[in-house]
Amino acid sequence: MRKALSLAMILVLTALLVACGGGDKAGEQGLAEELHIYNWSEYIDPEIYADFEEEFGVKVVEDTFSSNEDLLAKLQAGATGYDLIVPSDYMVAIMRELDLLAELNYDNIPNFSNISDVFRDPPYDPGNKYSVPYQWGTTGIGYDLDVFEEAPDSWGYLFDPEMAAPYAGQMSMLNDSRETIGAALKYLGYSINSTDEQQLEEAKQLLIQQKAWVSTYDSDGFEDLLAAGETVIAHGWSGDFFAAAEEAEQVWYVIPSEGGVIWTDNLAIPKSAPSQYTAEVFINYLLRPEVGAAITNYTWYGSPNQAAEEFIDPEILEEPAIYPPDEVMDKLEFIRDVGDATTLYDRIWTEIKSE
Ligand code: N2P
Repeated sequence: MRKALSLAMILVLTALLVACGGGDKAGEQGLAEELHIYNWSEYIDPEIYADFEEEFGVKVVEDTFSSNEDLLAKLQAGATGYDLIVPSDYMVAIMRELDLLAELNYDNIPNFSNISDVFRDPPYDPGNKYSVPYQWGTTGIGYDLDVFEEAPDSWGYLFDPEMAAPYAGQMSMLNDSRETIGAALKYLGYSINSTDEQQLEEAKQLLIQQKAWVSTYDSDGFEDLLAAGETVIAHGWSGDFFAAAEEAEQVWYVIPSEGGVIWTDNLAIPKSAPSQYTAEVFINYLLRPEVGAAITNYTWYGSPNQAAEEFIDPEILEEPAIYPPDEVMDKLEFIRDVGDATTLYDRIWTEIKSE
């Protein structure tokens, strides 16, 4: 009788195990089966998703966005499927304010200790309560070395009628309200965070005038257009140009002498995330030294992960346009949340685009 009972019990237990998916790595560890990340395009080596799936049994599904404003609009429109998002500095501040982000549980992210001091406790997220720095870089000018004998190291090459007109039809600008209006403000000698209506009006007029030379506003493929020879000068993000230069030797990048934009992009979890725990396990994975280095070796953006440094390609570490010297750093400005003036930026941007 006893024996029959225990046999029955074994059968029941086995059935239970099968039902729960025996060998289901993710389930066993309390992880979701899928992790949904909303990311910038070409911002991670797809191999990293595959490796994470192999080790943790979690399939990573990626969607991409083209600007912080698009990301915000999507979340505000009620998108609830994302476990992880990648907002820039000022957008973390805005999302924090709007109560869109989950507070991180650092018990699940012990590898945060790999983050360099310089990137901890940033003004846009004191104490890193809601965000972990992912990559950082600058915004400047990508160009074709076969066309420019000297680097076009001034915003004038994009805005000054005499300097820019020769590249009419072969010039692209980022499809990004803050970046593109910011570049115009910088050319005019103003802060990229100006909230002065008169200054913003001047920037708007300048951008409308520039439309005669701009062939496209693009934030996802600007480096490919340059690599393909469809453009010869492009407003864009440092790493994308350098990554393209690996294959297209004529592509290069310069930070304008007037200074440009510096930014930090971050990993953050929306309050509405289906599995905060899975997202935290993934963040912790991305913070491993080897994985952190693999990200930068693919994106050509700076890594805030100090422990990753020894695995990063020396060519990247030694490139002054990726890790700029102090005197260049001093001229760079972070985009900040401009509060109520955001509506002004949005309106101007719409007016420029629809002109
Ligand atoms: C990567 C884009 C970098 C994001 N393709 C700029 N914040």
